[in-house]
Amino acid sequence: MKHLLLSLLLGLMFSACVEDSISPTYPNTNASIDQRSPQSKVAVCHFSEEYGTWHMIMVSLNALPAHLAHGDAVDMDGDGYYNLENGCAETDCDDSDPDITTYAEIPCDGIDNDCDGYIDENTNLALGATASATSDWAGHIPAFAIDGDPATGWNSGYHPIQYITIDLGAEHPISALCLTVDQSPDGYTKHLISFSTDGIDWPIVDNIYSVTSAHQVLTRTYTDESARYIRVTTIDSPSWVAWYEIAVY
Ligand SMILES: [Ca+2]
Ligand SMILES: [Ca+2]
Ligand SMILES: [Ca+2]
Ligand SMILES: [Ca+2]
Repeated sequence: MKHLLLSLLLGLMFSACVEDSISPTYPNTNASIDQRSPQSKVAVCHFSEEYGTWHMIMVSLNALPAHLAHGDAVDMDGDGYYNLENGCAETDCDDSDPDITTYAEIPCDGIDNDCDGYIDENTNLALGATASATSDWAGHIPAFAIDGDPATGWNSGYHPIQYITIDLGAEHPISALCLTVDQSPDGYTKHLISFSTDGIDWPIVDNIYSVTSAHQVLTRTYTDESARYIRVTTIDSPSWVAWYEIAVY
């Protein structure tokens, strides 16, 4: 009887590893496998020993251990990258954390997103740029907002509306800004971000309306944007307008 049960169980495990169903699309659920219900289906890149090929299949979550034991690849943290080299999708350099993939470094988040051993290694275009502003207070000059030091900053000495302008010296593609907040007290703020190529027209490309607090880093990402000049205009704040750091990538 024990033998019968064991062979039944083995048979079940083997058949579970073959496939449950084939899906034409492989939805990224954006949830780690740990957070999904046991009844849910999960996309697995299945290795066929018979043909020596990989193909994507959908299996139920309770069949997953058998597939992992078989050497199939799966996306444990739900970021679209798989836990080991496979023939279906790119490999995840850390499949336990959806903020870490081989895809790209995200600036200013303090995480080595692309697993190359360097944290936030992107080149900050604002280092070596020049900065000007509507005013400055007690030596807190605009240059201190682009010196790479989060302990120093620009302070206008006035409530809104005030702005700071960064001149990169030449036009560059812009993929992200990381703005380190300096304000007292904390509270609701509104900032407008303009990118200019000529210093004459200042189209607003972004706005930030949120409750912010001192030393918070606001990360903004952009596609298909380029600029020589970046202007951050604060139009509402309970504080004098100030920034510890504005990094440009
Ligand atoms: Ca993953
Ligand atoms: Ca990072
Ligand atoms: Ca990195
Ligand atoms: Ca600074």
